[in-house]
Amino acid sequence: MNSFPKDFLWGTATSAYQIEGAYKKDGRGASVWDRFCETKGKVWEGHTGKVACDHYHRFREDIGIMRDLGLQAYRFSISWTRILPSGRGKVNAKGLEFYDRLTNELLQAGIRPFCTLFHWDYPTKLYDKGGWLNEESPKWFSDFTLKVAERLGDRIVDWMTLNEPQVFVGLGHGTGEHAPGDKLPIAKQLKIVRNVQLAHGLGVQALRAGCAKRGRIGWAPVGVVFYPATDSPGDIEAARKWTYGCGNNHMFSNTLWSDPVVLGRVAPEAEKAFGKALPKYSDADLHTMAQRMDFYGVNIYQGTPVTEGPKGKGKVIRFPDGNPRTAFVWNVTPESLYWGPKFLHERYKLPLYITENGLSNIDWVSTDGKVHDPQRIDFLGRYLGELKRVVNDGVPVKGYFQWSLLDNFEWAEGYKQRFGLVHVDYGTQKRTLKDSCDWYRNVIRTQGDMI
Ligand code: IFM
Repeated sequence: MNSFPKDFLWGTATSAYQIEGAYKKDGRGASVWDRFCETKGKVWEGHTGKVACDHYHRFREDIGIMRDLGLQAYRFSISWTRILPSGRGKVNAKGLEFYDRLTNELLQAGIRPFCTLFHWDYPTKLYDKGGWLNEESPKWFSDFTLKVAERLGDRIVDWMTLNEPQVFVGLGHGTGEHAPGDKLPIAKQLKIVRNVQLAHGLGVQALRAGCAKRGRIGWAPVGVVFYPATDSPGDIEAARKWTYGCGNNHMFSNTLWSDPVVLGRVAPEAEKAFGKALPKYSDADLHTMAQRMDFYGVNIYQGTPVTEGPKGKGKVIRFPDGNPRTAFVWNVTPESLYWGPKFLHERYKLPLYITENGLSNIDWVSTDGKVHDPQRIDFLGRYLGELKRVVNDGVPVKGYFQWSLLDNFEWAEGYKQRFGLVHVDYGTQKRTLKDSCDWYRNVIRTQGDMI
């Protein structure tokens, strides 16, 4: 087995609401997550992101940790309501200054910033005007994006418009498990899908117009992965079909989201699955959505095995009893990091980044003062092994962002789930590097050769 390419990029990822805290500091406006956290019974044990990892005040210390790790790239997101407290209109200079400082410190540390415009913290003021259902919403997003591009686009080159639209629409507006907690009928969810895709397209245009440096632009949807239970051609074909499908888990599809954005068409699979519930996509809509992208970012944590099944329709295989699972009870499926990129590249033909992958584990500080997390090391090693295999098979995966640098606020699960390479004591804000942090440092140092 060969190595990862010399220019393969090693990073970690975070998002604004999950780490920044400082929820009222320097004029930040409220997001739907602030409101959701205030609503009784929505978030585990009533946790909130009010303080989180206090990264807003401790970002220099955190960049020190990144430097110590030898990190080459860092993916973070912008809090929309720090920049535009009401979601649109008056710009909050202090909000922009924070990301200015963050960007400068990263660059000084030799770390390449990868900036995500939207990672779920939607302005409440805009939600109250109809949010993503409002036909103006794509424009609201692109106006916000333009402000960020004009300020940071002389230094940041790598951009992603949206993080995991499947989740913020599916859980935020479908099942109601995430903010804003809506349970909309499918036709309305699909209307949101279309507006979000338009927002992406206008956002790319805003980045191209506003950045002083030529940007490299992508997005970061969930990679919904089905992988073949065996190497038989029938199983492989079934896995491919399911990965491109729009199954029962409505919003959790690759092609519903990415065909309009990358290929400029509505996915035939989506037409079949949703029929009349799909809103009309005009030629002009598709033209706006399908802006040229430089890469396809994808977040992959798990996959589902399938076999050819009766009449070649494919059949999901049940995991064996006692299958390894994460603390989130997600099945440990390293194969997903082989088959996911492979199938997505076959369809979309873009260079890829793994913009998230990682393990939620039950970690704590041991009596020796260290945090021992052998499961995370094993998990990451297995997944990276599969990633190396797919890269060696010629699929152009350009980099990998481990989720996450720090333990952080895991949405409806509050602080129950710990994904970090760095343990955070939320009472004292003390950071403790976990064993996996040392391990990842070696992965980076050897450019993945130790995998
Ligand atoms: O913490 C989240 C992140 O915000 C989006 N992707 C999945 C992660 C783990 O659940």
